[in-house]
Amino acid sequence: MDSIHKISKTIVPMMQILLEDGTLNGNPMPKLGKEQIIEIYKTMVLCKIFDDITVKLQRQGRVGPYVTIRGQEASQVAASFAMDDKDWMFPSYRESAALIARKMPLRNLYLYWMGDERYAGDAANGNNFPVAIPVSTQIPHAVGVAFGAKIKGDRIASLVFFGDGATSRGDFHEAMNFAGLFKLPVVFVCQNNQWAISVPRNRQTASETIAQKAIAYGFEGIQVDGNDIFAIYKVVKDALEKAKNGGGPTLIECLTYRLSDHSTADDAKKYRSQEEVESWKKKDPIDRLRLFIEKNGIWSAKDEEQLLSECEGKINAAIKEAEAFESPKFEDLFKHTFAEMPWFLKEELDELKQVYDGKEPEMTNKVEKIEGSFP
Ligand SMILES: Cc1ncc(C[n+]2csc(CCOP(=O)(O)OP(=O)(O)O)c2C)c(N)n1
Ligand SMILES: [Mg+2]
Repeated sequence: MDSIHKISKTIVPMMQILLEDGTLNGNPMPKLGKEQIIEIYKTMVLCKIFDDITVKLQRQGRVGPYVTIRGQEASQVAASFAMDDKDWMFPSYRESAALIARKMPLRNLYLYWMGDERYAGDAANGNNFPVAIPVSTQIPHAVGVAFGAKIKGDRIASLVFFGDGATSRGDFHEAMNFAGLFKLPVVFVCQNNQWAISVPRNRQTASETIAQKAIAYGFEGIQVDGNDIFAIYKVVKDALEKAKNGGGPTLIECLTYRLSDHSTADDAKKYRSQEEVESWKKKDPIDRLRLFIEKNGIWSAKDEEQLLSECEGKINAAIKEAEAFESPKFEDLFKHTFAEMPWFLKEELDELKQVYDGKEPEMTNKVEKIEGSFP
């Protein structure tokens, strides 16, 4: 018992390169040119502004419930920059920043948060799966695509994002087991943002780290400072290369923090302390990179000013486009599940049509029909 405990204390490495004060700690830097670093910074700022504006739009009733990204920009943006366009990304509801970094048109992203899913799987979104709302369900999907790529001999990998809470679900363990056994080209990126709504990380698992769970499934697990773009880029790039060279999967645990509420339907002040939030604000991934680029003379206050107005311009244009877009028809609610519409959906559709025609719907109550005739 004792030896197992000792192993778990030291078994997974932890990678960090960029410190909170914007200096480097001496670990080897990834291959990233000046332009790419600036591009990552600009994308993170775009994501931050997208987040601020979208929360306000929700409060005004112009978008539906929205899931925040503040604090997690580095984990999502740097990991996305490490991917090739041909690789497949599997997002949860938290991954708007990854979708922006992977060039999903902002208009499509706004349509999604406005409740219109028609463009969620659009080819223009790139090789990004539609957002998964049920926790952890996207993990086996990513493994399935990796399995397909391996069978076909395609040199691509899949990368799946999920939270610390998702690691308590069966999907996660089934997917990890299958990926390890078949040595599939998949990179598991757990954004451990310390909370699953109101459940803290220490109530999620007795394991000392999430990364070490990979060991049980026969592959490598690594922790990374999830607010440090250089460490994330390096670790994800290496894992993708390994996957494409037949080396199998990797589990990466990004140690980060959700600075905002879980979503626009949450109030995090009810369950966590302001001191904790303040301590993580000091590790802010965007402030940290800005210090680095300023110290290195590749960014100025004027550049920042220009960037902020460019980002606001892009976002406002996308909102305008999405709001002007023709709304989906209510009939669309009933499509895409069954090849042939079953009787009970036809009845509901008829009732809804009556509502839209301003009539009091003639409600049918045919519960007895359900027995024996459910498709
Ligand atoms: C299968 C399922 N169960 C419960 C929920 C409700 N729910 C939404 S988010 C969430 C917490 C997930 O936490 P975590 O995996 O850490 O991701 P985070 O939201 O922190 O990014 C829960 C329980 C859900 N969406 N799906
Ligand atoms: Mg979480």
